[in-house]
Amino acid sequence: MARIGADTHMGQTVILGVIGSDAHVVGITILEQALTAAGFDVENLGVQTAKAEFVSAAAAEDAGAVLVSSLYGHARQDCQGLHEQLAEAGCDAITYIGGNLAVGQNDWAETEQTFRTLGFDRVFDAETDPEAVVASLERDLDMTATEPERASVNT
Ligand code: B12
Repeated sequence: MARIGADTHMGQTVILGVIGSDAHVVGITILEQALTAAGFDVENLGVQTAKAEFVSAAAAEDAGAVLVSSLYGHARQDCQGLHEQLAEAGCDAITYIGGNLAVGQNDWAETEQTFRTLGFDRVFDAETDPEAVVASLERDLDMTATEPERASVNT
């Protein structure tokens, strides 16, 4: 039987995409590979993804997490209302945002607060190691089964 835990995250769909008119593709490609290798079921919406596309994909897949990437400096405007739309669609996914978010703000604490206020559960900077994203999702989605749980699933 498939094992729930470190080797597979079956049933947990992660929606990933670059929001707005942003066309920077390299970061989400690396994240998709890291998350897929870790066993997550990833739906990569690609670049230049509208808010409504994140919402409909998250609702359709009953996603565990929605990961928004933004590099080009318009993340704050692009994400306005995203969480309200997710809530209206009945989606309670964990939300992360990452990339180059600090336009006009050199203070990371201020940048992080800006996006937390918009509703994101976690905010990541452009130096983020993909493995740190995997580890964070495993914790937030409570996917690391305890040894007794693994034993009972395996037997
Ligand atoms: C390559 C590049 C381009 C290419 C993109 C090609 C492509 N299709 O991907 C081109 C030339 C097209 C381009 C265009 C533009 N670019 Co550009 N670009 C870059 C550059 C040099 C590298 C980006 C990259 O690929 N990095 C490598 C990947 C691996 O790293 P990453 O994207 O940062 O992703 C990692 C982390 O950020 C994080 N991460 C990213 N997303 C997420 C999401 C989540 C949820 C999490 C947890 C983590 C996470 O994890 C990733 C993996 O480690 C950066 C400068 C830089 N050094 O970052 C500028 C940069 C992003 N670009 C910039 C700008 C301004 C633009 C333009 C607006 C320029 C213009 N006036 O036309 C346009 C925008 C076009 C558009 N519509 O998007 C600015 C943004 C400034 C800002 N945010 O304030 C930067 C920072 C350059 C600069 N120093 O000014 N760009």
